[in-house]
Amino acid sequence: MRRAFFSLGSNLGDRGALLRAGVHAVRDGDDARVSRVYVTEPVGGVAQPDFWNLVVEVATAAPPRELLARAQRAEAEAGRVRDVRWGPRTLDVDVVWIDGYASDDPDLTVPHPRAFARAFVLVPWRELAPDLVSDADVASAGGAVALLGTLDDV
Ligand code: A4P
Ligand code: MG
Repeated sequence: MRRAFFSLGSNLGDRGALLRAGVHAVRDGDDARVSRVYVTEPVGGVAQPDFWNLVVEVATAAPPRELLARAQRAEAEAGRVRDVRWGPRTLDVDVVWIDGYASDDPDLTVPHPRAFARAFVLVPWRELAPDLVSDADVASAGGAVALLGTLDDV
């Protein structure tokens, strides 16, 4: 068993319901811990609504490809249509980190190459994994992040 971390973001539709369904999909029966939810400034070129973001930790024996498949299944179940890169989406799910695993395959790059530049990933991730994300990492990342609450309450 090892830890894996997923970043989930939504800025279209019922963001709370979409995030709850996304957490269920990426767990796929594994034990999980879920960060609080943050309202985050969109990172990327286009004007769009604020995102709600969180991070999920799973304790899993699943291989990395299966974790990617969970992320893609979660997006598909949310009805995500891929159009504008970095544009609005019902649900974006990225595999951020897998303990003891690194890959630069374009289909599965882990650690996620942009995670450490993004406060919307680091702030919720640090709640769950202060051994992996430092205050200095958070301080050097970009994008405004405001606490919204726990997933059960949003
Ligand atoms: N891929 C490679 N590595 C991974 C990985 N570690 N996890 C491949 C997930 N997928 C990975 O992704 C394109 C390809 O990346 C897939 O084929 C997969 O095999 P995508 O999800 O189809 O495309 P995308 O999400 O539009 O683009 P990209 O580059 O993944 O964007 P990001 O980096 O995910 O950014 N601002 C705020 N505030 N909050 C957000 O959540 N999200 C984004 C999306 C932009 N701005 C945001 C937020
Ligand atoms: Mg993505």
